[in-house]
Amino acid sequence: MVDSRTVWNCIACVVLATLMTAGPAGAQSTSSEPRPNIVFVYVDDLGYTDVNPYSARPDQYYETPNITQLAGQGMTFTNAYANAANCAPSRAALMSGQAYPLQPIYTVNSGARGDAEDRKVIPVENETRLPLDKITIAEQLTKAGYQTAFMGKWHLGAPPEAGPKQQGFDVNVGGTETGHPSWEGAYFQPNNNPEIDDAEKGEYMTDYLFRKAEEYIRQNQDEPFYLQLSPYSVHVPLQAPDSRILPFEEKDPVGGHNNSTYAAMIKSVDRGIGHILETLDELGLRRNTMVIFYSDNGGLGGFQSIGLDKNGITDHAPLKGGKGTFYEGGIRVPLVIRWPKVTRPGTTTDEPVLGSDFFPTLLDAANVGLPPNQPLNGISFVPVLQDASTTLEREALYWHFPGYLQAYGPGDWRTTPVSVVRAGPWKLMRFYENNRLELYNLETDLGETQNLAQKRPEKRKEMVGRLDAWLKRTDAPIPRQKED
Ligand SMILES: [Ca+2]
Repeated sequence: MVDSRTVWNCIACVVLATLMTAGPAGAQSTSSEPRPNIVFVYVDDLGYTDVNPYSARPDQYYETPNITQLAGQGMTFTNAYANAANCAPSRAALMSGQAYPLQPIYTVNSGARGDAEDRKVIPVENETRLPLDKITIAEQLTKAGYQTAFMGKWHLGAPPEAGPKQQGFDVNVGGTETGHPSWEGAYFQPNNNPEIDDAEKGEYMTDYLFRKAEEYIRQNQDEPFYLQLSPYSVHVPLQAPDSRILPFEEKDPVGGHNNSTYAAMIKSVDRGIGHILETLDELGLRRNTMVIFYSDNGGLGGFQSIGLDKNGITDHAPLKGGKGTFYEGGIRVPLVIRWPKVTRPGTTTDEPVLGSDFFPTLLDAANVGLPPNQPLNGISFVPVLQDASTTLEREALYWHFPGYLQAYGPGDWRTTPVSVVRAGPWKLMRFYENNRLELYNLETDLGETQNLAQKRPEKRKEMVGRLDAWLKRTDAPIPRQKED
């Protein structure tokens, strides 16, 4: 028979454990399980179909054997989204768990792109620096005893005022306020990146960053660590070692994929991931290290599908659009996660997830509480990692972009101001110029070719209602009409 004091003690233990987990700092872990290491490879401008696990065709142009291996050992997400269609706002959402307008960055530099006379509404002002009072993933994991390192593209403010070290990372290698590898020389050293001082002359940036990542893992193998590796690749300027470009020049184009330098940049990232995976195996860290491969927005291409003359450097068929558009090609991105302790090898999930979900997800995985005073857009998708068939309890996914992104010529836009909601298979886009509505069923029309806004008035009304309620709830700034 169990005596009542034992029962009471057990209840007290549970209560104490709960309080500690959700305590004021929200960062205490009580689990005796070793906390996972996290290696987050956050690629730049890589399109949905630009790595083999996502290729629309078997005769794929790109070569990504290590990412394919990672997918075979982990989980592939077919409905992973970025919080924005370009770099800085996606990165801000990932770091803070807050998508615009919870944090103030919705685009890169200014939302008033293009010529003023071509803009029919007045865009909302944008900020370029993630406020320092935002609690980042790194800050929260640091409170729980993690070692943290940032390598590569930061784009959320300039060091030493607002760089990675000011936002919770112990280490910063190459992270600055700019979205490019450097001001001069770009991908090859020396490139005058002020946050790099130990690269070899002529070293290719991608190789350098992965080399530093490997060194970091070796040095921190005995600690739980969070390594954010954001190679500037595959963002322009297109540059790669000649020896990696030449083999692709011998290959035939596959669909809209034919750029040998872009392919060599992707291959260089894949090669770096191969080195990371080998290092984790060598150190015996594979089982409890979460390796994440994810992109911040779609590839720079696919623009003929939105009616522009030029296509860019990649394509997203069967998806529509590309970087800078809020069609699927601009925001649906590759995501592969391997965490052998939790994910089953070779699994695929169709559950939609967002960049802002990583904040609660990674803290959940590390058994670390959420910061008490920072409202979040996302939810933890650890239940999906545990079981690929899980459906998350989420009302809808939202995007808000109250600005302009120009394309190739005057009046050519990648996007005009727009808000977007996706609920189940349905996606509604509201363009603020002329209040145009577009409604798509992604289940039957992945390529967003049939606008059902007129044919499905009840669905349109329901989706508009969701969007309006969310814009109101988040107090979202709306572009103003020009006075006649
Ligand atoms: Ca980007």
